[in-house]
Amino acid sequence: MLGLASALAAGHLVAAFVGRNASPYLAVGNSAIDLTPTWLKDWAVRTFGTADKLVLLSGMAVVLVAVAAGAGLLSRRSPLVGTVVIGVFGVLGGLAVFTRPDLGQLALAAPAASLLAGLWAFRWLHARALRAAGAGDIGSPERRRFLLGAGAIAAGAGVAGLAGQLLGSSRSADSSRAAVGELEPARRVPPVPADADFAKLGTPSFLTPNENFYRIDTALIVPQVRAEDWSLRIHGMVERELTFTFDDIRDRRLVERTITLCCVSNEVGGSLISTANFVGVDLGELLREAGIRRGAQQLYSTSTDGWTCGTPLDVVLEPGRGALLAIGMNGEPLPVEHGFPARMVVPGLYGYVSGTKWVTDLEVTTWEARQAYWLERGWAREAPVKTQSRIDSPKGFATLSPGRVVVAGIAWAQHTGIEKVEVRLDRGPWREAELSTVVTDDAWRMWQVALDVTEPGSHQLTCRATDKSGYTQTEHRAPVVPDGATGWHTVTFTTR
Ligand SMILES: Nc1nc2c(c(=O)[nH]1)N[C@H]1C(S)=C(S)[C@@H](COP(=O)(O)O)O[C@H]1N2
Ligand SMILES: [Mo]
Repeated sequence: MLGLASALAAGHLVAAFVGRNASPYLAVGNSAIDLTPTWLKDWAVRTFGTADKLVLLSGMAVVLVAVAAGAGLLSRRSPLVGTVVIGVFGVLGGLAVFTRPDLGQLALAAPAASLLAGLWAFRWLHARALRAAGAGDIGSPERRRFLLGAGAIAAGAGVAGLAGQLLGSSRSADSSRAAVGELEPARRVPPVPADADFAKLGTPSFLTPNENFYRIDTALIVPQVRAEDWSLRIHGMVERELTFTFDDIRDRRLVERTITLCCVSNEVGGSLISTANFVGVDLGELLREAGIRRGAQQLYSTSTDGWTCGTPLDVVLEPGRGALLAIGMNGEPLPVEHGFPARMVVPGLYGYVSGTKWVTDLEVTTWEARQAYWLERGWAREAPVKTQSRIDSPKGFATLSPGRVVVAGIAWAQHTGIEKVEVRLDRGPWREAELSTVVTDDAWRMWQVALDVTEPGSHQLTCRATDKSGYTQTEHRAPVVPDGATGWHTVTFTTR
């Protein structure tokens, strides 16, 4: 186990210099995420929510400790088994680093350091341990030497691991983000009207504070990209290739747009939806400046961590769609975990086909030529947001006293707009809810309705929304794969 600790610590320390994701532990975790089949990933998100990454890392730790302990027991006489296990882990770590899209050859120094440190620590301790065992007697100097050596290696691994962690995180993008200062959009959205939400009745606030904004991505550690190191390249089927620095972008005409973002993995009634005022430049305008060539279909975007996304080009270029290359969120530069320095946001499309965070590369291409990350894993190519609604109050399984019950929730149909929300108690008639003031059709709307619930006992509430295209949510329950869940949200509560 000390051999393992030495290996992981040495790799973590070297990774602080050659790229944090080269730390073999993280590289293997990131590879595990990319290799996870869709059904398992889906189950993990459903079961652990946004704690799924912590669960993965803890699970890996348990497996590693168990294998190391087993290999140690099998190495009581000869160091062969332990040596082979460290060698195999070393090769796996090396392969994981080698295949990461965001790491270069230099990054292999981290797993190499792991392999050497692990082998050395294990072989050295093993030789000492054999000698100590040969000496027999508890107080023998051989035994003391082994214990001292083991203690020194444990301490050394602790210091190296911690140093790696501190050095790695000292390169964070926080100071760069702080230096960006105030963004000044030429056009600001007006303040949110007071009646844009029913937060007092249990709905979310109309704008989601940045720290509460849902977060979904495949990155085990948040990519740290400094604005001064960032650039965006537009290439592919364009008349002229363009490259922008962060200052180029912030010096352009900035606009502010209120947009509700949601995740295709959101279950009916789920919480993977939030709203912000995004500040940025019009993405369609940027692309038109490069000049789109005939036959182009897809905007294929890549983030610094190698994640890729395919967006229908006609949607991005649609006049009035409001697609953004965003650099600000709710009056601040983008938070690091939401894509600092820049991300894409396209109203009306699920995040996985439109919301590339830490974006650095935009390739104008065809559907044939490039397959984005989630497309390769069985999700749909076209993924417009499905019209949905959710009951926030009463909460499921609440106990209320009989009488007047105020029901409240949210509904969304980004870029189409919500026309109507209806609520049904048990199998009764549909009742139309009161809607909050419209802020924009690109954002959610809140609703509320008061119902008389006189009968004591168990009750069921159901809601359904109708959007401005006239479409009413179907009752049919579809799973989130491949292009988003459908079905009515239902909440059960008791009166007594
Ligand atoms: N680089 C990168 N960008 C990404 C993702 C990712 O895994 N990596 N996930 C996408 C998905 S699935 C969603 S739903 C949105 C979520 O954006 P948020 O975390 O800011 O809410 O980001 C999108 N952008
Ligand atoms: Mo998502």
